[in-house]
Amino acid sequence: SEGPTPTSVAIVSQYACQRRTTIENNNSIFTDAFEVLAESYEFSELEGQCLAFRRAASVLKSLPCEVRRQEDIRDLPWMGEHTKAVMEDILQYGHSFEVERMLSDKKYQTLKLFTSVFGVGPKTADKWYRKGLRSFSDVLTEPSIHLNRMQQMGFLYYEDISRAVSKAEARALGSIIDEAVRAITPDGILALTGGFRREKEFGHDVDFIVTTPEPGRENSLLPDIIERLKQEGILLYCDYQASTLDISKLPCPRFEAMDHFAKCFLILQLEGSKVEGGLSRSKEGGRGWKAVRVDLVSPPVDRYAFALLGWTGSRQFERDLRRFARLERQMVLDNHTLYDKTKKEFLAAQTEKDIFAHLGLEYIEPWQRNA
Ligand code: TTP
Ligand code: MN
Ligand code: MN
Ligand code: MN
Repeated sequence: SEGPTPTSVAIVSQYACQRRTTIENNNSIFTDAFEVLAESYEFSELEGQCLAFRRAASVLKSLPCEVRRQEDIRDLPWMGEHTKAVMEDILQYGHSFEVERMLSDKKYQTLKLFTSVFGVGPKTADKWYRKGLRSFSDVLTEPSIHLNRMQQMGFLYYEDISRAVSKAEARALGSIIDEAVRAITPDGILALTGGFRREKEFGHDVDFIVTTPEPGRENSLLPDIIERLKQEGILLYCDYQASTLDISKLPCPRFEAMDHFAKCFLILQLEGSKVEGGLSRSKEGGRGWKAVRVDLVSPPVDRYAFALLGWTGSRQFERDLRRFARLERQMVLDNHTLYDKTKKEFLAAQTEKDIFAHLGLEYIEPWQRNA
């Protein structure tokens, strides 16, 4: 493999799982610009170009200092012609013309607005755009549109759930879920995962893993928790998906965005969390609660480490873990298992450290996975 070259002391790996990326981003001026273009390519379903900008952004996020000159990026991986051109504009003029143009593009703006609603993905947003709809009121008054329940809730609680969740709010929700788990089973295991486990200051939701040491018991855990939250009167919305896990069918032949664990996507009513600016609202003015998105996933205990690693993110970190496993180790990693194709065997793991060790990777702490 590559050793140090005369021009670069520290080699930056092409894999995010071999980089340490904290929430401190010294290059947000570039990565914010890349994210706009990545998103626009996502809307156009140009996955390759989207990924190119996300990979480049991820590399820049891992750098210990700000890029000041074009030559600073000479030895970095994933710096293609297009990304370099955007960076050159930013270095020279302080902004990218292409990004500015995109930000004022009506189609981009509309798709961005529509996909900010819980339950509305790029496909639905594009369908609405092609119908000529440009605003929420256009959508809500269009007779030919049928909103599913998730989208209805997305609009109903839009003001709350489009606002970032704070660390304090995440902590408060942790106590609520913990209390529910404790009341159901004293040996329940609850762990914070997602962005807040990576020590992000804000999130779009709060993610938790819950399980129990008793095999099979995890299947009734989420329904029991949901029932308790309902009885407490704080369950505003629940999309529960039972487990579809079939151990005999692992590893999955190709990677799937969704894993097979039991999970639920919730909206909870968080008391005592005064919405900023809430007092100026005409209808709910001054109400002392906020609607917050919460995800719960419930793997069997022997899958816990894989589920925790898979749900901690970031998405870019996860992508590169799987890509590293496949290309560098001939292994298949997903949220359920690690399979060694050479030895033709599954590699068991109690902890995330076990999985990194199986992959021959240095352990990366959750707060260093903000790739
Ligand atoms: P998110 O909650 O979407 O993202 P995040 O917590 O990193 O950031 P945010 O502040 O915006 O909430 O997803 C968390 C991780 O869970 C992410 O790495 C993807 C993973 N995930 C799965 O592996 N399977 C699933 O079915 C879902 C919904 C998420
Ligand atoms: Mn999250
Ligand atoms: Mn599958
Ligand atoms: Mn989530």
